[in-house]
Amino acid sequence: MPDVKHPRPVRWLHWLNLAFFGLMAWSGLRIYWANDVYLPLPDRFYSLLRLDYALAYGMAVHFSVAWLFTLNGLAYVAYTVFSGEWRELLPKRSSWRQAAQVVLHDLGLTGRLPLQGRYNAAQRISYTGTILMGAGLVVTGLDIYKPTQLAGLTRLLGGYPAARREHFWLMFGMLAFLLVHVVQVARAGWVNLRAMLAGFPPSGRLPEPSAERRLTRRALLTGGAAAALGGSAWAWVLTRPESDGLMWPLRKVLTANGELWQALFRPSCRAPESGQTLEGEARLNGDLGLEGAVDSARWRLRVLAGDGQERALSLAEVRALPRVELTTALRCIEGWSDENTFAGARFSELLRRLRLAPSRYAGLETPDRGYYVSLDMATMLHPQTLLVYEMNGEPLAAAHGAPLRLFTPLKYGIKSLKRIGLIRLSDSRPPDYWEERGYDWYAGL
Ligand SMILES: Nc1nc2c(c(=O)[nH]1)N[C@H]1C(S)=C(S)[C@@H](COP(=O)(O)O)O[C@H]1N2
Ligand SMILES: [Mo]
Repeated sequence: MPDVKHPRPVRWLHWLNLAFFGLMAWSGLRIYWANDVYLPLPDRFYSLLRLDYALAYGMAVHFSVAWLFTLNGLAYVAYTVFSGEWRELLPKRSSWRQAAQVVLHDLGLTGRLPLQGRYNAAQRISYTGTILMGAGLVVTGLDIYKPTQLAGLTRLLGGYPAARREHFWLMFGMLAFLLVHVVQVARAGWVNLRAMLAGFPPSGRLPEPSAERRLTRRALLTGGAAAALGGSAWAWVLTRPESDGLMWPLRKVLTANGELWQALFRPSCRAPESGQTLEGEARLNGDLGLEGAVDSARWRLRVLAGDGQERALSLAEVRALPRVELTTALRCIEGWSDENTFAGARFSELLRRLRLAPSRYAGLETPDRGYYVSLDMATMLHPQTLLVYEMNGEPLAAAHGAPLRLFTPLKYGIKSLKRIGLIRLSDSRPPDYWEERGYDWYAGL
Protein backbone atom coordinates (compact mmCIF):
# COMPACT_ATOMS: atom_id res chain seq x y z
CA MET A 1 0.00 0.00 0.00
CA PRO A 2 1.36 3.41 -0.81
CA ASP A 3 1.98 5.51 2.25
CA VAL A 4 0.04 8.61 1.26
CA LYS A 5 0.08 10.16 4.71
CA HIS A 6 1.87 13.53 4.66
CA PRO A 7 3.19 15.02 7.89
CA ARG A 8 1.47 18.27 8.81
CA PRO A 9 4.34 20.75 8.13
CA VAL A 10 4.82 19.32 4.66
CA ARG A 11 1.15 19.80 3.90
CA TRP A 12 1.14 23.44 4.99
CA LEU A 13 4.39 24.28 3.24
CA HIS A 14 3.13 22.55 0.11
CA TRP A 15 -0.03 24.67 -0.13
CA LEU A 16 1.88 27.86 0.71
CA ASN A 17 4.36 27.03 -2.03
CA LEU A 18 1.49 26.86 -4.46
CA ALA A 19 0.07 30.22 -3.35
CA PHE A 20 3.42 32.03 -3.46
CA PHE A 21 4.48 30.50 -6.75
CA GLY A 22 1.13 31.53 -8.21
CA LEU A 23 1.70 35.14 -7.15
CA MET A 24 5.28 35.09 -8.44
CA ALA A 25 4.32 33.69 -11.85
CA TRP A 26 1.39 36.11 -12.15
CA SER A 27 3.39 39.21 -11.16
CA GLY A 28 6.39 38.01 -13.16
CA LEU A 29 4.36 37.75 -16.34
CA ARG A 30 3.05 41.28 -15.79
CA ILE A 31 6.69 42.41 -15.79
CA TYR A 32 7.75 40.17 -18.62
CA TRP A 33 5.14 41.39 -21.10
CA ALA A 34 7.33 44.45 -21.39
CA ASN A 35 9.27 42.36 -23.89
CA ASP A 36 5.99 41.83 -25.76
CA VAL A 37 6.25 38.09 -25.77
CA TYR A 38 2.56 37.54 -25.14
CA LEU A 39 1.66 33.93 -25.79
CA PRO A 40 -0.89 33.98 -28.61
CA LEU A 41 -3.93 33.29 -26.46
CA PRO A 42 -7.32 35.03 -26.72
CA ASP A 43 -7.48 38.47 -25.06
CA ARG A 44 -10.22 37.16 -22.78
CA PHE A 45 -7.65 34.84 -21.18
CA TYR A 46 -5.47 37.80 -20.15
CA SER A 47 -8.27 40.07 -18.98
CA LEU A 48 -9.88 37.27 -16.97
CA LEU A 49 -6.61 36.55 -15.15
CA ARG A 50 -5.72 40.27 -14.98
CA LEU A 51 -2.52 39.41 -16.75
CA ASP A 52 -2.05 42.67 -18.61
CA TYR A 53 1.24 44.55 -18.62
CA ALA A 54 1.77 46.49 -15.37
CA LEU A 55 5.47 47.04 -14.82
CA ALA A 56 5.63 49.06 -11.58
CA TYR A 57 2.91 47.07 -9.84
CA GLY A 58 4.22 43.75 -11.14
CA MET A 59 7.71 44.51 -9.85
CA ALA A 60 6.40 45.65 -6.46
CA VAL A 61 4.45 42.43 -5.97
CA HIS A 62 7.27 40.28 -7.37
CA PHE A 63 9.96 41.70 -5.09
CA SER A 64 7.70 41.57 -2.04
CA VAL A 65 6.36 38.04 -2.50
CA ALA A 66 9.87 36.87 -3.48
CA TRP A 67 10.69 36.93 0.24
CA LEU A 68 7.75 34.72 1.14
CA PHE A 69 8.43 32.35 -1.76
CA THR A 70 12.11 32.03 -0.80
CA LEU A 71 11.57 31.67 2.95
CA ASN A 72 8.82 29.12 2.44
CA GLY A 73 10.99 27.17 0.01
CA LEU A 74 13.87 27.20 2.50
CA ALA A 75 11.55 26.04 5.29
CA TYR A 76 10.32 23.23 3.03
CA VAL A 77 13.83 22.06 2.22
CA ALA A 78 14.97 22.40 5.85
CA TYR A 79 12.02 20.38 7.08
CA THR A 80 12.53 17.70 4.47
CA VAL A 81 16.20 17.36 5.37
CA PHE A 82 15.88 17.38 9.17
CA SER A 83 12.81 15.18 9.41
CA GLY A 84 14.38 12.53 7.19
CA GLU A 85 11.48 13.00 4.78
CA TRP A 86 14.01 13.39 2.00
CA ARG A 87 14.27 9.60 1.90
CA GLU A 88 10.74 9.49 0.51
CA LEU A 89 11.45 12.25 -1.95
CA LEU A 90 14.90 11.95 -3.50
CA PRO A 91 15.11 9.80 -6.63
CA LYS A 92 16.90 6.49 -6.09
CA ARG A 93 19.13 4.74 -8.57
CA SER A 94 16.19 2.62 -9.65
CA SER A 95 13.91 5.63 -10.04
CA TRP A 96 14.88 6.51 -13.57
CA ARG A 97 13.99 3.09 -15.02
CA GLN A 98 10.86 2.82 -12.91
CA ALA A 99 9.75 6.32 -13.84
CA ALA A 100 9.52 5.20 -17.46
CA GLN A 101 7.21 2.36 -16.38
CA VAL A 102 5.08 4.81 -14.38
CA VAL A 103 4.75 7.16 -17.34
CA LEU A 104 3.82 4.30 -19.70
CA HIS A 105 1.29 3.08 -17.16
CA ASP A 106 -0.26 6.50 -16.59
CA LEU A 107 -0.59 7.03 -20.31
CA GLY A 108 -2.51 3.75 -20.42
CA LEU A 109 0.14 1.94 -22.45
CA THR A 110 1.04 -0.82 -19.97
CA GLY A 111 -0.64 -2.33 -16.98
CA ARG A 112 2.45 -2.91 -14.88
CA LEU A 113 3.26 -0.51 -12.04
CA PRO A 114 6.41 -0.85 -9.94
CA LEU A 115 6.14 -1.11 -6.16
CA GLN A 116 6.27 2.30 -4.53
CA GLY A 117 6.41 4.15 -1.21
CA ARG A 118 4.57 7.41 -0.69
CA TYR A 119 5.83 8.66 -4.00
CA ASN A 120 6.40 6.62 -7.12
CA ALA A 121 9.57 6.96 -9.14
CA ALA A 122 8.13 9.57 -11.52
CA GLN A 123 6.94 11.61 -8.57
CA ARG A 124 10.32 11.40 -6.86
CA ILE A 125 12.00 12.73 -9.98
CA SER A 126 9.48 15.47 -10.75
CA TYR A 127 9.03 16.63 -7.15
CA THR A 128 12.78 16.83 -6.60
CA GLY A 129 12.91 18.57 -9.98
CA THR A 130 10.50 21.25 -8.79
CA ILE A 131 12.64 21.89 -5.73
CA LEU A 132 15.64 22.34 -8.02
CA MET A 133 13.61 24.54 -10.37
CA GLY A 134 12.42 26.60 -7.40
CA ALA A 135 16.00 27.05 -6.24
CA GLY A 136 16.99 27.95 -9.81
CA LEU A 137 14.21 30.52 -9.96
CA VAL A 138 15.43 32.15 -6.76
CA VAL A 139 19.07 32.23 -7.88
CA THR A 140 18.43 33.48 -11.44
CA GLY A 141 15.79 35.89 -10.13
CA LEU A 142 18.16 37.31 -7.56
CA ASP A 143 20.71 37.75 -10.31
CA ILE A 144 18.50 39.64 -12.77
CA TYR A 145 17.35 41.72 -9.80
CA LYS A 146 20.94 42.83 -8.95
CA PRO A 147 23.18 41.81 -11.87
CA THR A 148 25.91 44.31 -11.05
CA GLN A 149 26.01 43.88 -7.29
CA LEU A 150 26.11 40.12 -7.92
CA ALA A 151 28.51 40.37 -10.87
CA GLY A 152 30.18 37.04 -10.00
CA LEU A 153 26.86 35.21 -10.14
CA THR A 154 25.97 36.97 -13.40
CA ARG A 155 29.18 35.66 -14.95
CA LEU A 156 28.43 32.17 -13.66
CA LEU A 157 24.98 32.20 -15.25
CA GLY A 158 26.41 33.27 -18.60
CA GLY A 159 25.57 36.97 -18.45
CA TYR A 160 22.49 39.06 -17.81
CA PRO A 161 20.45 38.18 -20.92
CA ALA A 162 21.18 34.48 -20.33
CA ALA A 163 20.09 34.75 -16.69
CA ARG A 164 16.82 36.31 -17.83
CA ARG A 165 16.19 33.47 -20.29
CA GLU A 166 17.04 30.89 -17.62
CA HIS A 167 14.62 32.52 -15.20
CA PHE A 168 11.78 32.46 -17.74
CA TRP A 169 12.43 28.88 -18.88
CA LEU A 170 12.47 27.69 -15.28
CA MET A 171 9.16 29.46 -14.74
CA PHE A 172 7.64 27.79 -17.77
CA GLY A 173 9.08 24.47 -16.56
CA MET A 174 7.40 24.98 -13.22
CA LEU A 175 4.10 25.90 -14.90
CA ALA A 176 4.33 22.78 -17.08
CA PHE A 177 4.93 20.66 -13.98
CA LEU A 178 1.92 22.27 -12.30
CA LEU A 179 -0.29 21.44 -15.27
CA VAL A 180 0.69 17.75 -15.19
CA HIS A 181 0.51 17.76 -11.39
CA VAL A 182 -3.09 19.02 -11.34
CA VAL A 183 -4.14 16.42 -13.92
CA GLN A 184 -2.45 13.66 -11.91
CA VAL A 185 -4.02 14.84 -8.65
CA ALA A 186 -7.42 14.81 -10.31
CA ARG A 187 -6.77 11.28 -11.58
CA ALA A 188 -5.58 10.10 -8.18
CA GLY A 189 -8.91 11.20 -6.81
CA TRP A 190 -10.36 12.31 -3.55
CA VAL A 191 -8.51 9.83 -1.29
CA ASN A 192 -5.16 11.20 -2.39
CA LEU A 193 -6.20 14.84 -2.24
CA ARG A 194 -7.60 14.20 1.23
CA ALA A 195 -4.21 12.88 2.27
CA MET A 196 -2.69 16.20 1.22
CA LEU A 197 -5.40 18.12 3.09
CA ALA A 198 -5.89 16.09 6.25
CA GLY A 199 -2.95 13.69 6.32
CA PHE A 200 -4.68 10.34 6.04
CA PRO A 201 -2.94 7.02 6.73
CA PRO A 202 -1.64 4.63 4.08
CA SER A 203 -4.98 3.02 3.24
CA GLY A 204 -6.56 6.40 2.76
CA ARG A 205 -9.19 5.12 5.21
CA LEU A 206 -9.54 5.32 8.98
CA PRO A 207 -10.95 2.44 11.03
CA GLU A 208 -13.97 4.49 12.06
CA PRO A 209 -16.01 6.38 9.48
CA SER A 210 -16.93 8.97 12.12
CA ALA A 211 -13.25 9.77 12.78
CA GLU A 212 -12.73 9.94 9.05
CA ARG A 213 -15.51 12.46 8.63
CA ARG A 214 -14.27 14.47 11.60
CA LEU A 215 -10.69 14.68 10.30
CA THR A 216 -11.80 15.58 6.81
CA ARG A 217 -14.17 18.22 8.11
CA ARG A 218 -11.47 19.68 10.33
CA ALA A 219 -8.96 19.80 7.48
CA LEU A 220 -11.45 21.46 5.15
CA LEU A 221 -12.34 23.98 7.84
CA THR A 222 -8.79 24.91 8.79
CA GLY A 223 -7.69 24.85 5.16
CA GLY A 224 -10.66 26.98 4.13
CA ALA A 225 -10.05 29.37 7.02
CA ALA A 226 -6.36 29.66 6.13
CA ALA A 227 -7.19 30.30 2.48
CA ALA A 228 -9.79 32.91 3.46
CA LEU A 229 -7.32 34.54 5.83
CA GLY A 230 -4.60 34.63 3.17
CA GLY A 231 -7.09 35.95 0.62
CA SER A 232 -8.26 38.71 2.92
CA ALA A 233 -4.70 39.65 3.87
CA TRP A 234 -3.93 40.02 0.16
CA ALA A 235 -7.14 41.97 -0.45
CA TRP A 236 -6.22 44.20 2.50
CA VAL A 237 -2.79 44.93 1.00
CA LEU A 238 -4.32 45.77 -2.37
CA THR A 239 -6.86 48.19 -0.90
CA ARG A 240 -4.43 50.21 1.27
CA PRO A 241 -4.01 53.92 0.49
CA GLU A 242 -1.22 54.62 -1.95
CA SER A 243 2.15 55.99 -1.04
CA ASP A 244 3.82 57.31 -4.22
CA GLY A 245 1.50 55.40 -6.51
CA LEU A 246 1.74 52.10 -4.64
CA MET A 247 -0.29 50.49 -1.84
CA TRP A 248 1.69 51.44 1.22
CA PRO A 249 2.54 47.90 2.45
CA LEU A 250 4.20 47.17 -0.92
CA ARG A 251 5.93 50.56 -0.80
CA LYS A 252 7.32 49.69 2.63
CA VAL A 253 8.79 46.43 1.33
CA LEU A 254 10.35 48.18 -1.68
CA THR A 255 11.90 50.76 0.64
CA ALA A 256 13.28 48.03 2.92
CA ASN A 257 14.62 46.15 -0.11
CA GLY A 258 16.36 49.30 -1.31
CA GLU A 259 17.91 49.92 2.09
CA LEU A 260 19.14 46.34 2.24
CA TRP A 261 20.85 46.54 -1.18
CA GLN A 262 22.25 49.95 -0.42
CA ALA A 263 23.77 48.57 2.81
CA LEU A 264 25.26 45.66 0.83
CA PHE A 265 26.62 47.98 -1.87
CA ARG A 266 30.40 47.97 -2.21
CA PRO A 267 32.02 50.81 -4.18
CA SER A 268 34.36 48.21 -5.63
CA CYS A 269 31.48 46.62 -7.52
CA ARG A 270 31.68 47.19 -11.26
CA ALA A 271 29.44 46.69 -14.24
CA PRO A 272 31.36 44.62 -16.81
CA GLU A 273 33.11 46.81 -19.38
CA SER A 274 34.16 45.79 -22.83
CA GLY A 275 37.40 47.48 -23.85
CA GLN A 276 36.30 48.40 -27.36
CA THR A 277 34.75 51.67 -28.48
CA LEU A 278 31.34 51.22 -30.09
CA GLU A 279 29.88 53.28 -32.90
CA GLY A 280 26.44 53.80 -34.33
CA GLU A 281 22.93 54.46 -33.16
CA ALA A 282 22.00 53.86 -29.56
CA ARG A 283 18.56 52.64 -28.66
CA LEU A 284 16.30 55.51 -27.66
CA ASN A 285 13.84 55.68 -24.80
CA GLY A 286 12.05 58.45 -22.95
CA ASP A 287 11.69 62.10 -23.91
CA LEU A 288 10.36 63.60 -20.68
CA GLY A 289 11.75 67.08 -20.13
CA LEU A 290 13.29 67.15 -23.61
CA GLU A 291 10.82 69.47 -25.29
CA GLY A 292 12.21 72.22 -27.48
CA ALA A 293 15.88 72.78 -28.19
CA VAL A 294 18.80 73.73 -25.99
CA ASP A 295 21.56 76.02 -27.14
CA SER A 296 24.72 74.30 -25.93
CA ALA A 297 26.67 77.57 -25.99
CA ARG A 298 24.28 79.25 -23.57
CA TRP A 299 23.44 76.17 -21.52
CA ARG A 300 24.92 75.96 -18.01
CA LEU A 301 25.15 73.06 -15.59
CA ARG A 302 23.78 74.50 -12.40
CA VAL A 303 24.91 72.91 -9.14
CA LEU A 304 23.01 73.75 -6.00
CA ALA A 305 24.89 72.84 -2.83
CA GLY A 306 23.70 72.42 0.73
CA ASP A 307 24.86 75.98 1.52
CA GLY A 308 22.08 77.27 -0.76
CA GLN A 309 24.64 78.70 -3.19
CA GLU A 310 24.42 77.90 -6.86
CA ARG A 311 27.43 77.35 -9.14
CA ALA A 312 27.20 77.30 -12.93
CA LEU A 313 29.51 75.58 -15.38
CA SER A 314 29.64 75.84 -19.14
CA LEU A 315 29.93 72.74 -21.31
CA ALA A 316 33.56 73.68 -21.99
CA GLU A 317 34.25 73.67 -18.26
CA VAL A 318 32.67 70.21 -17.89
CA ARG A 319 34.68 69.00 -20.89
CA ALA A 320 37.83 70.30 -19.22
CA LEU A 321 37.41 67.76 -16.42
CA PRO A 322 39.30 64.45 -16.86
CA ARG A 323 37.63 62.51 -19.67
CA VAL A 324 36.57 58.93 -18.97
CA GLU A 325 35.34 56.43 -21.53
CA LEU A 326 33.12 53.53 -20.62
CA THR A 327 31.60 50.81 -22.80
CA THR A 328 28.87 48.92 -21.03
CA ALA A 329 25.17 48.19 -21.13
CA LEU A 330 22.40 50.64 -20.34
CA ARG A 331 19.64 48.51 -18.84
CA CYS A 332 16.13 49.82 -19.16
CA ILE A 333 13.70 48.78 -16.46
CA GLU A 334 11.40 47.62 -19.25
CA GLY A 335 13.73 44.69 -19.80
CA TRP A 336 16.02 45.58 -22.68
CA SER A 337 19.75 46.32 -22.56
CA ASP A 338 21.84 48.28 -25.01
CA GLU A 339 25.64 48.29 -25.10
CA ASN A 340 27.10 51.75 -25.72
CA THR A 341 30.27 53.74 -25.34
CA PHE A 342 29.81 56.71 -23.05
CA ALA A 343 32.38 59.47 -22.60
CA GLY A 344 32.34 62.21 -20.03
CA ALA A 345 33.50 63.31 -16.61
CA ARG A 346 33.12 61.64 -13.27
CA PHE A 347 30.75 63.35 -10.88
CA SER A 348 33.46 63.07 -8.21
CA GLU A 349 35.71 65.26 -10.40
CA LEU A 350 32.98 67.85 -10.68
CA LEU A 351 32.70 68.01 -6.88
CA ARG A 352 36.46 68.31 -6.58
CA ARG A 353 36.54 71.09 -9.17
CA LEU A 354 33.79 73.00 -7.31
CA ARG A 355 35.34 72.20 -3.90
CA LEU A 356 32.07 70.76 -2.72
CA ALA A 357 31.71 68.02 -0.13
CA PRO A 358 29.44 65.10 -0.97
CA SER A 359 25.96 65.15 0.52
CA ARG A 360 23.78 62.11 1.13
CA TYR A 361 21.81 62.48 -2.09
CA ALA A 362 21.95 64.16 -5.45
CA GLY A 363 18.83 65.27 -7.29
CA LEU A 364 18.99 65.85 -11.06
CA GLU A 365 16.49 67.84 -13.11
CA THR A 366 15.99 68.77 -16.72
CA PRO A 367 16.04 72.56 -17.33
CA ASP A 368 12.22 72.61 -17.61
CA ARG A 369 11.85 70.27 -14.56
CA GLY A 370 9.81 67.92 -16.77
CA TYR A 371 11.92 65.01 -15.54
CA TYR A 372 13.76 64.65 -12.27
CA VAL A 373 15.49 61.82 -10.41
CA SER A 374 17.46 61.36 -7.22
CA LEU A 375 20.35 59.04 -6.44
CA ASP A 376 22.35 57.97 -3.40
CA MET A 377 25.84 59.46 -3.13
CA ALA A 378 27.63 56.08 -3.27
CA THR A 379 26.25 55.66 -6.78
CA MET A 380 27.01 59.26 -7.79
CA LEU A 381 30.65 58.98 -6.64
CA HIS A 382 31.18 55.59 -8.29
CA PRO A 383 33.88 55.63 -11.00
CA GLN A 384 31.40 54.32 -13.57
CA THR A 385 28.94 57.15 -13.00
CA LEU A 386 29.56 59.79 -15.65
CA LEU A 387 28.34 63.19 -16.77
CA VAL A 388 28.20 62.26 -20.43
CA TYR A 389 28.77 64.53 -23.43
CA GLU A 390 29.58 61.85 -26.04
CA MET A 391 27.92 58.60 -26.98
CA ASN A 392 29.39 56.05 -29.38
CA GLY A 393 32.11 58.40 -30.58
CA GLU A 394 29.77 61.30 -31.45
CA PRO A 395 28.78 64.41 -29.53
CA LEU A 396 25.67 63.59 -27.54
CA ALA A 397 22.54 63.81 -29.73
CA ALA A 398 19.60 65.93 -28.55
CA ALA A 399 17.37 62.87 -28.11
CA HIS A 400 20.03 61.25 -25.92
CA GLY A 401 20.22 64.33 -23.71
CA ALA A 402 22.58 66.94 -25.19
CA PRO A 403 24.42 68.86 -24.00
CA LEU A 404 24.96 66.73 -20.86
CA ARG A 405 23.33 63.62 -19.45
CA LEU A 406 24.01 61.24 -16.60
CA PHE A 407 24.94 57.65 -17.19
CA THR A 408 25.39 55.03 -14.51
CA PRO A 409 25.35 51.26 -15.06
CA LEU A 410 24.60 50.78 -11.35
CA LYS A 411 20.97 51.75 -11.82
CA TYR A 412 18.22 51.12 -14.31
CA GLY A 413 18.15 53.57 -17.23
CA ILE A 414 15.40 55.62 -15.52
CA LYS A 415 18.10 57.23 -13.35
CA SER A 416 20.35 58.20 -16.27
CA LEU A 417 18.70 61.57 -16.74
CA LYS A 418 19.14 63.19 -20.13
CA ARG A 419 19.63 66.95 -20.58
CA ILE A 420 20.73 67.89 -17.06
CA GLY A 421 19.80 71.41 -16.02
CA LEU A 422 20.39 71.28 -12.29
CA ILE A 423 22.15 69.01 -9.86
CA ARG A 424 21.01 69.51 -6.28
CA LEU A 425 23.19 68.26 -3.39
CA SER A 426 21.09 67.47 -0.40
CA ASP A 427 20.97 65.41 2.77
CA SER A 428 17.25 64.89 2.37
CA ARG A 429 16.08 62.95 -0.62
CA PRO A 430 15.10 65.09 -3.63
CA PRO A 431 11.96 64.02 -5.53
CA ASP A 432 12.09 61.22 -8.07
CA TYR A 433 9.77 61.05 -11.07
CA TRP A 434 9.34 57.28 -11.29
CA GLU A 435 9.24 56.71 -7.55
CA GLU A 436 6.18 58.97 -7.51
CA ARG A 437 4.65 56.65 -10.10
CA GLY A 438 4.90 53.37 -8.22
CA TYR A 439 8.51 52.36 -8.93
CA ASP A 440 11.23 51.41 -6.50
CA TRP A 441 13.31 54.50 -5.66
CA TYR A 442 16.63 52.65 -5.31
CA ALA A 443 16.35 51.02 -8.77
CA GLY A 444 19.83 49.58 -8.27
CA LEU A 445 21.31 46.86 -10.46
N1 LIG B 1 15.17 63.72 -19.61
C1 LIG B 1 14.92 62.38 -19.66
N2 LIG B 1 15.89 61.52 -19.34
C2 LIG B 1 15.66 60.18 -19.40
C3 LIG B 1 14.40 59.69 -19.76
C4 LIG B 1 13.37 60.63 -20.09
O1 LIG B 1 12.23 60.29 -20.40
N3 LIG B 1 13.68 61.98 -20.04
N4 LIG B 1 14.18 58.33 -19.81
C5 LIG B 1 15.10 57.47 -19.05
C6 LIG B 1 15.00 56.08 -19.41
S1 LIG B 1 13.62 55.25 -18.89
C7 LIG B 1 16.00 55.41 -20.09
S2 LIG B 1 15.92 53.73 -20.33
C8 LIG B 1 17.16 56.11 -20.60
C9 LIG B 1 17.31 55.83 -22.08
O2 LIG B 1 18.40 56.52 -22.59
P1 LIG B 1 18.63 56.57 -24.16
O3 LIG B 1 17.42 57.19 -24.77
O4 LIG B 1 19.86 57.31 -24.38
O5 LIG B 1 18.75 55.13 -24.61
O6 LIG B 1 17.06 57.51 -20.40
C10 LIG B 1 16.56 57.91 -19.16
N5 LIG B 1 16.68 59.35 -19.08
MO1 LIG C 1 13.97 52.98 -19.31
